[in-house]
Amino acid sequence: MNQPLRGADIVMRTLERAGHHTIFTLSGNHIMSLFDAAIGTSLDLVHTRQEAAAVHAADAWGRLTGKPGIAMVTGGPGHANAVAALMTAQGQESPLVLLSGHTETNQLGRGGFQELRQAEMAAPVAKASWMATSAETLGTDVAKAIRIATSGRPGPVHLSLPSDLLDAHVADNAAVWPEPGDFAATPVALNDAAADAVLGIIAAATRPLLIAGPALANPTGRALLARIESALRVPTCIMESPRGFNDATLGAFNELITQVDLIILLGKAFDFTLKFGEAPWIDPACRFISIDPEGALVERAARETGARFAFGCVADTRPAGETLIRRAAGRAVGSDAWLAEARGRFSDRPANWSTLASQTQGKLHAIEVFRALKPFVDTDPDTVLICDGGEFAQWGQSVLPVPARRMINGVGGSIGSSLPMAIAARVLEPKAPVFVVLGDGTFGFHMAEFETAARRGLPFVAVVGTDSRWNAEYNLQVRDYGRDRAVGCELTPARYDLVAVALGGHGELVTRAEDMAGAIERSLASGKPACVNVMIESIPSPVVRKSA
Ligand SMILES: Cc1ncc(C[n+]2csc(CCOP(=O)(O)OP(=O)(O)O)c2C)c(N)n1
Ligand SMILES: [Mg+2]
Repeated sequence: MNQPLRGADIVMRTLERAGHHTIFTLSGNHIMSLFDAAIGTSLDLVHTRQEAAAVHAADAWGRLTGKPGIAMVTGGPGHANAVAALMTAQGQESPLVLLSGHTETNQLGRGGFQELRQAEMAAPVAKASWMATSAETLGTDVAKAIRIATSGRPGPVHLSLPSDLLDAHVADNAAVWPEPGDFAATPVALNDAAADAVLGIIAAATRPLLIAGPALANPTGRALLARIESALRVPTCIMESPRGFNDATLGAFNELITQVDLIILLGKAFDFTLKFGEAPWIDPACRFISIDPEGALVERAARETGARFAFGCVADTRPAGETLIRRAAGRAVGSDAWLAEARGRFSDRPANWSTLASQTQGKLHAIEVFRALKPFVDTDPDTVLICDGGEFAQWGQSVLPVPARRMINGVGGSIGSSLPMAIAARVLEPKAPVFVVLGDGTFGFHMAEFETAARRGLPFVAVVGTDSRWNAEYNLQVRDYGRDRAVGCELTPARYDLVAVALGGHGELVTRAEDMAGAIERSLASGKPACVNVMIESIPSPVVRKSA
């Protein structure tokens, strides 16, 4: 039977035209027309157990592919749950589109069912946020959302879809379908003169460092940075952790940064992670360059650094990197000696780490967990690694290799997203292992997603460090108030492995270092979402200093 075209059909067919095939969702009254409209399209609905999980999965999709992930939730409370997760995507510069059902337009202001000022609620955590106002133009609304999410500095975009517009019948010739070019913005290049100026300033420096923002923390971004480093002979790194200079992945960064005399910010916001450029962390004579998609952020860097600001330019990060590489050809820009020294600091790890071991019967030291996991992460270059939480995850970030597809909590500093992210990673990656490393407190945020993963046949291995404590916060209490005033941060040694089993997954409980490898092997072989619940000592995150 030939069904009349509805607003909901326009939304779904537009997503299909844009090349999307997966939508992370949680159902509700306002969006059931969209579920119905998915029938007969190539769109697969992955039904999660909490709206924030749908957004976190879409976030991972955006980070891994560079194409926006799509999350679709119902209006009111569904939207409210989803909005919470947008901050993580915003901090990590991850492109995603949140489509939220919405009260009917003719009920607005009259106390409509689940009526909420949704666009206003999402605005602070989105690049753009609006409510559609006509059924005919829903396709161009969706295209615009996708375009904004991926242009300039990528990030989340919200679009509210009133249910009466989704249900409305639209005459075929009245629908305004987006053109293929409507889905993407034209990148803003760095012009040659600006690139030459940047390269000239770098050549005059002795110890320059290029710091990229989180948007480059994916396979194409990491490859670009490696090419920049080799063409310019200038060390590069990605600053994507809320711990800033203390990001365990960056080795003895705290010591490296004090020596740097020029920082080139390539799409990296000037913010708290850089200690606001202040001494003693950064040399007061250190100069700054900012190349950024947003004029406001170039201006902020200039304002914050004053006379130390050497150059600023608005350009998209990736084309800017390409221009720098092209213009550096045949020029001596950086220095091999400094590059080697900086690389050494990044890979510095204390010598005594090789012998660190647990002092407690029945519990592992965090490093023993990651020593055992390391060879599994090393095996396949397509491995996805997701690190989430406090102290335990920091040990993981300092001990484990950094595969091209590694995701961490991000500058937003929000824990709890990893299990939904693993679901998205597995939808994208059919074969290579997907590993999650997370604390026991963090496990609780989205543990119900084991059911989603089991239902959809999406295996991954989550290694949980159970120290029966929100340890990162406990350590703040000890540092700031004293050990005798530590309060309220204790958990129980709960059997998270049995939670996974109850929800259709595989579970392992580990209390001895020698049992780690077997537990991981059995988890991988199970073909199910697996939880390796490791009883660990409660220890602070690692501090890395320059090796002697
Ligand atoms: C959404 C969110 N809530 C709270 C915090 C604060 N926080 C950061 S780390 C942490 C403790 C994590 O505990 P756990 O997962 O057990 O890891 P551990 O530090 O014990 O290894 C908390 C509560 C946060 N960063 N994000
Ligand atoms: Mg813990």
